[in-house]
Amino acid sequence: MANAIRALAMDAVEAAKSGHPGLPMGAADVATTLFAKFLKYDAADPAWPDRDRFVFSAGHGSMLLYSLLFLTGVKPVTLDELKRFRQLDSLTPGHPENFVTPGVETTTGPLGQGLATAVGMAIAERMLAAEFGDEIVDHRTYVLASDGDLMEGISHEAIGLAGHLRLNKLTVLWDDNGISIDGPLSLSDTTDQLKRFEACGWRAMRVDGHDPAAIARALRKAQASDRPTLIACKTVIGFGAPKKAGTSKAHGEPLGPEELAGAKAALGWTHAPFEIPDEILKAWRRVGKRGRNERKAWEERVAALAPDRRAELERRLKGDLPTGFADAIAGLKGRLAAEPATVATRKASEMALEAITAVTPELVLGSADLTPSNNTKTKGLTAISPGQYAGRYIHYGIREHGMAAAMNGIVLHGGLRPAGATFMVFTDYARPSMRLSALMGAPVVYVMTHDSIGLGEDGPTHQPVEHLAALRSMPNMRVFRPADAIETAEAWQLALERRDGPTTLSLTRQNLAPARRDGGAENRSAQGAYELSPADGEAAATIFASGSEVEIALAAQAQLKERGVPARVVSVPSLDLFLAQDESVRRAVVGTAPVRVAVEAAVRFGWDAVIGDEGSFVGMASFGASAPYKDLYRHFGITAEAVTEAVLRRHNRRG
Ligand SMILES: Cc1ncc(C[n+]2csc(CCOP(=O)(O)OP(=O)(O)O)c2C)c(N)n1
Repeated sequence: MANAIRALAMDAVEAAKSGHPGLPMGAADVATTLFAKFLKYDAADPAWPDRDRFVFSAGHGSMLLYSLLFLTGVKPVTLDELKRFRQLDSLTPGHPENFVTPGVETTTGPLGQGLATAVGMAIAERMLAAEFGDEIVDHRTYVLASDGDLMEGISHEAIGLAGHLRLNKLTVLWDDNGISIDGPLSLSDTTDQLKRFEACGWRAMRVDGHDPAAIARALRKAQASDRPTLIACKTVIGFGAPKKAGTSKAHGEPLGPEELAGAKAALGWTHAPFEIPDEILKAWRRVGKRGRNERKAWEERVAALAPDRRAELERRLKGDLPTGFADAIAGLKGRLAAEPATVATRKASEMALEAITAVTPELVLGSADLTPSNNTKTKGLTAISPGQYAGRYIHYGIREHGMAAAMNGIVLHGGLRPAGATFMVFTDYARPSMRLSALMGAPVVYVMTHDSIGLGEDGPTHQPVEHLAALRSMPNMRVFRPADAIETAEAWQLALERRDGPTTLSLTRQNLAPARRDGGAENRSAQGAYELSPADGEAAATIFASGSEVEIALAAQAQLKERGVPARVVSVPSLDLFLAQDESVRRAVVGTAPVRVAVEAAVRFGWDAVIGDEGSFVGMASFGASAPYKDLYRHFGITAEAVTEAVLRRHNRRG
């Protein structure tokens, strides 16, 4: 059965003229043992909620996963799809993409991500079991990881978090083949991985990865472990290939006809390319059905739940928001309109969360050790802790990257909506996982506070200037930079209503005056930008601003009015969302005033799409500095006077 994986991997890589045969050939025995004896899995419904998760972290070896899906009988993954490995619109892209191929749990390829995402899945499993009971939620999470997965820095954040939380239903099978692209691992690494994992609170053991009985024994120990488990499976990369086995030559290129023939001969595989003998296919199909009864039994248990519990479970698994959600936001906005608050938007976010968490039990908040600064832990939220998973808050520790990946895992698991926080500048530390959220269409919420020079004294290391532009440029990432408490409530509403991708909330440390006094049900941020304050008469200028600079734009508008120049102010809580609107919407909001000025305490990049080359930008062109924030705004010339002057300069030139 393992040789069927090897043969398919060799054939598909050969047909595609590219790909990675070595890992599937080496890890085939490990995967076969797991699937044939342990994994709770039903190929007829590879997404049933209480299945065991199999996270294939070493995405480059994707043919291992595709072979398993085909062999076990995941319907759309046919032999023809394997023959179209790496071709346009196939179900078998170069690296596994969960939004393309049924049965793929998460998108992998950037090494380390799968492992760290799996930690989130294991967290979600425990939290949901605490909420719905072991009868309904009781599954394990398995990861197949390569040397590269374990060398990446993110692995340390992930195993630290998993070990601390004692996620004993998480098992990592390490394809310990000692080979990476440059050659033997000894070129670059001498880490004792078993000791490292043990030091992080894991159980760790070593087996011969070509001995199914030994692998099975280790997996049984893992099942009984009170800690997460690492199983180092000593394997030979490219197992069976006469010359290339055990060398980096087997890693990432077709074997070539001669070596391929030699490998098949050595393995005793006498069948034509892509041919799987009936007997072996039947055996695999039986493996694909192993979990069927367990799935059926689970469905019966769900059907027997009290109607309200069942409805809640189904709502949560579908990802629908509760019916009270929109009302909670409307109520909050009404209160904010009646009693306008001068608060930082991070505080406004906390106020929004007080209202939201009361109606959304699925919302799981957290922070990478900046809880008091990020304002994410609202009253009444308890944190999960080792062995105790009833709670809705996660102390991720100083692990931004691990937090972001874990949140991907939590949301992919289903049943929970994660939102995690750090300082905006440290989106850099989380970015590869944020990119995967966007690529996968995973609706994670990133709560990023301290979003400009407005954070003041901590200085340029902590002051984002290019981060808004960087995040806005990421496809399918939505970025909100609300201007006050009402816009913050609207941003949270849009973030949680979003089902098809992540949202970053960019929030201030410093207090902001209320920009809005209207508390209606309409979400005025929903098109990304809107006219906040019309001109008194025909507008000579439009001032665009986001977040903390809306206040400055409004002050400039008043100054201009005194000088007889009518200007309108457009608030732009989400530049990227605005730019995605139809042209007619954009034109209406941008308007026809001849002068356009934008103000934002960040770099200009991206704003030309609104203000054009003729427009003027008041913002940052360098890193910030350490000083009280009001001094910094003056020092960097981000003031109402500067905006007024920019408008007048252009206005007078035209006049
Ligand atoms: C973050 C990241 N960096 C680099 C790569 C490119 N890359 C793909 S596989 C690999 C290393 C391969 O070694 P290993 O993980 O041991 O896999 P094996 O050789 O056993 O297939 C690298 C550097 C990547 N996919 N992700």
